[in-house]
Amino acid sequence: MDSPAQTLVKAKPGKTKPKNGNKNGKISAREAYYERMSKHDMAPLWVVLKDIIPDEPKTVCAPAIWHFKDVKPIVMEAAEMISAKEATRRVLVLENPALRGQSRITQSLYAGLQLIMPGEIAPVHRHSPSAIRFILDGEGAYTQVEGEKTIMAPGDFVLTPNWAAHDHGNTSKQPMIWLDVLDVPTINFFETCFYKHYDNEKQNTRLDHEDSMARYGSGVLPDGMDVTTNRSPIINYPYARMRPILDRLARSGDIDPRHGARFRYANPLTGGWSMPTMGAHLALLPKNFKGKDYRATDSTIFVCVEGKGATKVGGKMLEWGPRDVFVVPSWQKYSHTAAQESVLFSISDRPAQEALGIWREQT
Ligand code: GTQ
Repeated sequence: MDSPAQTLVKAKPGKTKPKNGNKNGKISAREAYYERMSKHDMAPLWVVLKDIIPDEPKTVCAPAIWHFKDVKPIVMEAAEMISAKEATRRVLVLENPALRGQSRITQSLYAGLQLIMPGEIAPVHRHSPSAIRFILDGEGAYTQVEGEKTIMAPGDFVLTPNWAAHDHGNTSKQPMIWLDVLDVPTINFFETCFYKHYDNEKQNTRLDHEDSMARYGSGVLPDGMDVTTNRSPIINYPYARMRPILDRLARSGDIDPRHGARFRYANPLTGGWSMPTMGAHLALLPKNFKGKDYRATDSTIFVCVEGKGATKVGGKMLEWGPRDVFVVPSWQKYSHTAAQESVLFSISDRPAQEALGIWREQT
């Protein structure tokens, strides 16, 4: 027969209330003790120890994929339901199927598909969560971040660092859809979220398209620049500039057996990640790439930019094509295969884990 403690080991943390009585209808000394401590808002560690400190990460996240061809029509319907102005941001949140109702794609990250129609403005605001945009569909809408206006095209990686004022607008003739990734669950975990609304719709434009890339991403820096910041000063890492770098890596044989020919989006001032809470990569998988197994503690969001392939994760096969978004949970083994030459963007909370000294990987 299970002792009360053994029975309770299976219980979820916080649900440690002992059953009332054993088969004789008597409450054991331990159970009675648990009840006495419970009245003082205390609970026995030994009941939950294995749950709260597992031998290795037990992810609550599920592997999942959003096929763009399936979700685009639903995203487009939003244009008839609400304006960007009324919504503030017209976004369909990508909810991890194992975390429905929690507005998150992983435990630490939020993701969503944002739609902006021709002529629309998403008004200026700022918040302590940091954001990135990865452009999926359409071309020519802009975002302004701290006065720099950047025109966005598919594959562009755009930063909105924490507390940076930003507004979006679409002066093109086509709808535009991009992937937003924000560290909202992380910021709320620390209970550190602030938000500021502005009365004007747009901020004044001070700097042109690609200003920060030219200024900080060209191997030179403005004289006297503070080089200790933990966020990249570059607003847009345009795909048109980044894509040829992958070809250079692949041509020279710089191909990782797990990740393909891959670079990390860097803060040019420090060589560190582009943001303290979120780090991103762009990878080229050569045609017929068969990646080796890999796992790491950062649950990772992927976007297929070009090509076609599949990612095996936790016994599941996620088959992807252009603009599909998929997620690989923490510490689950995965491997990529590519039928055609493919490009994968990926983003995770790895910088935050590294800063805390807890990130691990295994090949
Ligand atoms: O574009 O500023 O998906 O504030 C969620 C919150 C996008 C944005 C989101 C936001 C934004």
